Amino acid sequence: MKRPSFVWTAFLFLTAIGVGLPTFVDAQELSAENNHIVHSFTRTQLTDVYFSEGASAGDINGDRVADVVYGPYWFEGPDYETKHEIYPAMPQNRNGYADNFFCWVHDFDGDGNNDILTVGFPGRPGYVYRNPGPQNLDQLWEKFDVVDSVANESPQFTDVTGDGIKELVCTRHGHYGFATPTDGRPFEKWTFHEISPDVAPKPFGHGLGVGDVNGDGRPDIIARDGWFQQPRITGSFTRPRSVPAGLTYSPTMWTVTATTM
Ligand SMILES: [Ca+2]
Ligand SMILES: [Ca+2]
Ligand SMILES: [Ca+2]
Ligand SMILES: [Ca+2]
Repeated sequence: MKRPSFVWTAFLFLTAIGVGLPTFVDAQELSAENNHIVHSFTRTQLTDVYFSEGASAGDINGDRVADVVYGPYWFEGPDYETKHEIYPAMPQNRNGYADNFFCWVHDFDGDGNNDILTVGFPGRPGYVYRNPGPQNLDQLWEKFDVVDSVANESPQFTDVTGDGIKELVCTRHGHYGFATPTDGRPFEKWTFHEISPDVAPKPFGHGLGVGDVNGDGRPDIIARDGWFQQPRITGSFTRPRSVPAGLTYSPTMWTVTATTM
């Protein structure tokens, strides 16, 4: 792994402030059918302390205004000047990696208060922090270890199976796959669904995406050297090139396509 160059960008949150035309283009040149719009942004610095590799946004306090989550803090929108601790804040080594890589804002237990899913250094656990509710947001949030190991440097939190429920797409112990919360018990251990044999880099691995590669309406999972085609029956996926010799795929795994990326 190389040291990420985007650390400083994690400190910054961009806020749209208006709409305008570029000064170097005559407005008359913009036809109605093109109707291009140039959005202008200002940059607001949340902090000068390094806490996390990434940040996220969502309404934490239920006022319908997006807040920003950065490492151990969430910052109240719309001015992002007031911050609240989620877990004990510990500045990270700027010459190394943070213990928090990515986070996502989502109401896991459906109580109307958005919770936070975090993943850290590849191979470390995934955690859900339960929102204590709008009356208790000055206290630390309860923490739940929901996935024992989340690997790859580009995990995704999205609905890959198409049932309206988001999954954590990642690798775990060398297997590509996705972790799903247990129905009705989102703070207990999630189930990891392997879609490949033990072929993924451990624990790092670069490049992981989700998208409908073959246009059949079902999201596929894209790895650095191929893609896993989601079969008709959710739960079995397949893989394209670079299949290690001697490996066979169980019918429950996603299909390997012959397509070269
Ligand atoms: Ca808010
Ligand atoms: Ca919740
Ligand atoms: Ca799903
Ligand atoms: Ca597909």
